[in-house]
Amino acid sequence: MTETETLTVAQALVRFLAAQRVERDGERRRFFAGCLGIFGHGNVAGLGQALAQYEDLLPYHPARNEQAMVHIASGYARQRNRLGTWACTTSVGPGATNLVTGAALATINRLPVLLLPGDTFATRYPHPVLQQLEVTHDATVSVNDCLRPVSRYYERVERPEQLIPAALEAMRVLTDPAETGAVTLALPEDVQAEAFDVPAAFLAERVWTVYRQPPAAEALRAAAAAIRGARRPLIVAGGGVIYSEATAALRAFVDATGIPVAETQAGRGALVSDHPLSLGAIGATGTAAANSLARVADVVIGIGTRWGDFTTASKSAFQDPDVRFINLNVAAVDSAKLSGLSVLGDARVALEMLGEALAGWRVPEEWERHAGEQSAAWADEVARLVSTAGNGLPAQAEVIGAINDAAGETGVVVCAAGSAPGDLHKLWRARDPAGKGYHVEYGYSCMGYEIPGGMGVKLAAPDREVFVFVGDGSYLMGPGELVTAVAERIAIVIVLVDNHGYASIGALSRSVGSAGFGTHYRFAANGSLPVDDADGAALAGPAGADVLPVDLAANAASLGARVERARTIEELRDALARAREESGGGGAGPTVICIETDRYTGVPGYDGWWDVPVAETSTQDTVRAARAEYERNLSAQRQFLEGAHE
Ligand SMILES: Cc1ncc(C[n+]2csc(CCOP(=O)(O)OP(=O)(O)O)c2C)c(N)n1
Ligand SMILES: [Mg+2]
Repeated sequence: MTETETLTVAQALVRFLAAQRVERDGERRRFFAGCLGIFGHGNVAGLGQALAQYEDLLPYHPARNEQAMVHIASGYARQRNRLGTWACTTSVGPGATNLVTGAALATINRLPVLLLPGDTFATRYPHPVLQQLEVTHDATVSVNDCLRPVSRYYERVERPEQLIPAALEAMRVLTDPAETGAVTLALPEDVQAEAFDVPAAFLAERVWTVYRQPPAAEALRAAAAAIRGARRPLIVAGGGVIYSEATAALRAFVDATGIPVAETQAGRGALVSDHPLSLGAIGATGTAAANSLARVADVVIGIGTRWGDFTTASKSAFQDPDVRFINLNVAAVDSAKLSGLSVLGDARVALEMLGEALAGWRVPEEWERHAGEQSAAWADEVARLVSTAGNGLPAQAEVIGAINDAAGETGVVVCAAGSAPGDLHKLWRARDPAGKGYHVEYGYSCMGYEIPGGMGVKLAAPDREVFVFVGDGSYLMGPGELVTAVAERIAIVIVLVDNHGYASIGALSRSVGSAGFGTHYRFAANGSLPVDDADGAALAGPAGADVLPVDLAANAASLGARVERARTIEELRDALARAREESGGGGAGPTVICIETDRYTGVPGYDGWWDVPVAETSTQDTVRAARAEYERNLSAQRQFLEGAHE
């Protein structure tokens, strides 16, 4: 007879989660660090009871906002190279729908997070319950169905026995590097509290092994042949290089072949910046070095990249008429992109095998020399940019330079939205050989990710110093999660850069001819929104009468953070040094350093275009001019229909 234990669905699930292990390269670890949550009637009696009963097995930590708690889990999962995460429990209704943005972020970035929203009664008896949306034509629909398109696996557990296959499927997807993302198990509140006979084998320790899948021999042969025939090959390293812990393999491959490396946002830091063949960021926010080589490259080897529009400069970055792509990727959806030669498999194994297949071959000397010169010239350009002041106020580039210095080799910078991701992409000097020093969430570029994402990073890597770069706009999306950092004593350093609104979108708006409309936090003048151009600002001045009386430093202090105000870059550097001392002591909570920067001193673009459609007709001259330029740029956009197989 099968051994069983009578438990509620919630109790069985908590026991199951605590027993999951993941293994790669022979190293085994716990998959779930714990459970984050916010209780309501949809989970307090079910999962809440189970979490209290088994607190020693699966630690519970209350969060302040459901979206933010998923961000904590995503930050954690990314820092752990997807080999660990958190479960997130919510109530029904608003608690559950608050997960949607976090789930989309996790799925787009291919990060495992387990979402456990409460759901309305499976029996339907007391319907409609508080917070229930009544869908009159379909009784099986609830608000949780919003989570379907943003989940890689979705299941509503309507009977106790159903938990078993659902939980196993959830784990399969979460630990599969090609499929992973948000997994949602919606749990009707009555079912959570229902007991059933749970097989002991379901509760026993279970190991999910992440094998390194080697690519097909034929694909490797074809790739090696294409590379041997290349005159100007270029590597584009994406997040997959870092997740697969392939940075050392990449470096060995580059040292052996002389192929230069450009990096996507998720792949930034795959090769340390002082390597002579490191070109840094590519694409819309790319460096002069990477973009100039991309323009003429004849064979482009994408490794672990999903080829987003920022990476390809909206398909304008590669201009050699015969350029071909080779895609090393664990996910078929990515390896097939740009008509590329698909080398489906684990990045590290694929790089090692490709290196063997190319033994003795090296890029033409001229190309390697050119790459080295461009790399060195870019390092000089960065040094210039991070030491150029703004107009009366510190420039954002200077702030990045100060954080980069404070972070050293082991610190981690965390960011997600605004003008900072593009500036960081260009300016950051990556120093950690494992590529874990740069954490910019740019799959969803979600305002509000920065602080909870940084908390997740710190929980995953307590020995590293974590520097969160957050704009005033992003900060205002969700300052509440600071309270969780205070409560849990998560010692992150947050640099809050106040430029009075959406500097990035203001610049974008000006570039499409719309004068920064609606992007500057100021009092409306005569009932209409002020435009945001540098001249207007010069008239009002940053401290002008129309600036809103908002004190973000006081806000952060009121939430329990240690706060400093820096007026100059020197003060910022001093505050960063003090914050590092504080957080080094352990047990400290978050520090917030507030600094006002010049909204109009930006880092220039280096031939990186981004396709943002401009109005085809307008009464405004500025818009008509922007449209004409847009059409010129569109002519550089390519479809890449020819494959690499000939
Ligand atoms: C949740 C969300 N809403 C809207 C956007 C669009 N958006 C991108 S950047 C940005 C402004 C960010 O402002 P801030 O954090 O102050 O950074 P800054 O642009 O000033 O550098 C907006 C509105 C987004 N990325 N995420
Ligand atoms: Mg701002």
